[in-house]
Amino acid sequence: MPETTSTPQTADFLVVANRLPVDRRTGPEGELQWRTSPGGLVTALEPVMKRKGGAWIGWHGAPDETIEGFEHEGYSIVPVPLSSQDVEEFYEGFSNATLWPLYHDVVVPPVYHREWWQTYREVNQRFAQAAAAHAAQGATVWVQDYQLHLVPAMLRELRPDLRIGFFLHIPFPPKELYQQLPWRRELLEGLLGADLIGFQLPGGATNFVNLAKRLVGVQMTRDRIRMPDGRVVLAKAYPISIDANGFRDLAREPDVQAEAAQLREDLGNPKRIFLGVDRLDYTKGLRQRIRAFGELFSSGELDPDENVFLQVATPSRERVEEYRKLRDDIDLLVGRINSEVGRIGSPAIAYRHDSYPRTTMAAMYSIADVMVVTPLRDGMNLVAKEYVACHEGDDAALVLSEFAGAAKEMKQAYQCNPHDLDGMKETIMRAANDSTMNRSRRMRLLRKQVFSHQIDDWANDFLRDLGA
Ligand code: GDG
Repeated sequence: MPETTSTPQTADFLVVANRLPVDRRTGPEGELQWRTSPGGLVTALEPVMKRKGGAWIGWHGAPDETIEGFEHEGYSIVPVPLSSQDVEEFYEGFSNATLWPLYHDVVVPPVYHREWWQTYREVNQRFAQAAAAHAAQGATVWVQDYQLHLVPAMLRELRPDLRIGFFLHIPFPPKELYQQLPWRRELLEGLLGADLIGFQLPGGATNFVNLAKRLVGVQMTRDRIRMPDGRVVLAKAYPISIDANGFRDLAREPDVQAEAAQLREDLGNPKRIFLGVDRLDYTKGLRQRIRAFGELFSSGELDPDENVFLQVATPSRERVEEYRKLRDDIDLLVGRINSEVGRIGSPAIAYRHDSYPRTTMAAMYSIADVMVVTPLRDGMNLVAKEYVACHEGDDAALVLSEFAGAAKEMKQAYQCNPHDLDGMKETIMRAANDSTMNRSRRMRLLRKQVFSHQIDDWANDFLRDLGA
């Protein structure tokens, strides 16, 4: 339970993100509780905030409500209010029905509405004002993700004394897709207000620089962007990671181990457990993955008496039309498969549409023999890295889509193209049936990779280049 104190006037280090890192819950006695929210951005930045202190500026998740700031885990929470209309047009609309699909290879068609764009600008201005009001002289402000594209330039206008960084957690698209955007120049100019713009992969940085040259007319000096006013902006890749030590230690805790044993028992002690963990999002390739397992079970390649596919889909963006449709499709698909294969009381696909504490996630990772991560497009994908950090035994395997940013680093995963159903099925079976020697060698190399580049390295690299 946080103290509800007034937030300090200013901070030297600020994170600005659409959402605060906490969700409000009602506890068993009806008391107010704040729980760390799920999602990649929070998983990545929370350890950084705990270490550095400062202020996190964001929306608390409930519309039409203004709440007081408070202290949480050693840093200040500064809420920015959003109205129902803001949520509809800025968040569900422009952020999640325009930019999100456009930046993820137009997996579904992006929707363009001028009203959404107006609200997006207004809300970005509100975030910029909140950051300006809470930043000390010369402070470092780290703006996060596609919902706040315009904040760097707006903030620079208000506070030229600040060091401003921006990190994009999702892919930055190639010009063939990006150029669809009616507001393509304004969005680039918004980002160019930062001193440093970080991307997950070098390809994203290259896409951005090429577009900035073409649409904004900036000059390049080696890897630096030179702005008309003489300012220099750096655009570079910083592949994000996890607190691997923290996840490993969590998975080793006796309570988590006990939960893992119970979970295995609940699943009927199968010979082999396949696991998928995703936000319920159309970019994550859930339809394709579930179809692949359906075919593997019904063809007999996977015996439902010996194998279980556990899929957790965390509720996400439930008011956006495409997400509702996805939820219904998955329910239908899983229901159909389970009605045709497996036995009463022990379904072949154990599907949960729910969100779990991190301890349960660690328990799941530790019992999964094959982790299946098959997004159609993903900036990085932290789940792949969390699995490797949490799963102790070497005789295990990670199946990973070529279209996840993580595939660039995690070369030893069993990689597949999730659009190719037969290819994906073949890769899942290869990962499951490969020799212990091969699987162990790959797992050891993956572990080495994940433990050698952790979240602090990512944050330190970024903040060092920002001159913070
Ligand atoms: C974006 C980019 C990029 C999931 N369900 C629960 C839960 N989670 C946690 C996982 C993991 C995180 O959420 C999901 O991260 P991902 O990276 O897989 O995906 P996105 O949410 O789409 O994240 C992505 C990331 O930002 C970071 O830059 O990698 O590409 O799309 O940490 O463990 N956590 C808990 N309960 C759940 O039910 N506690």
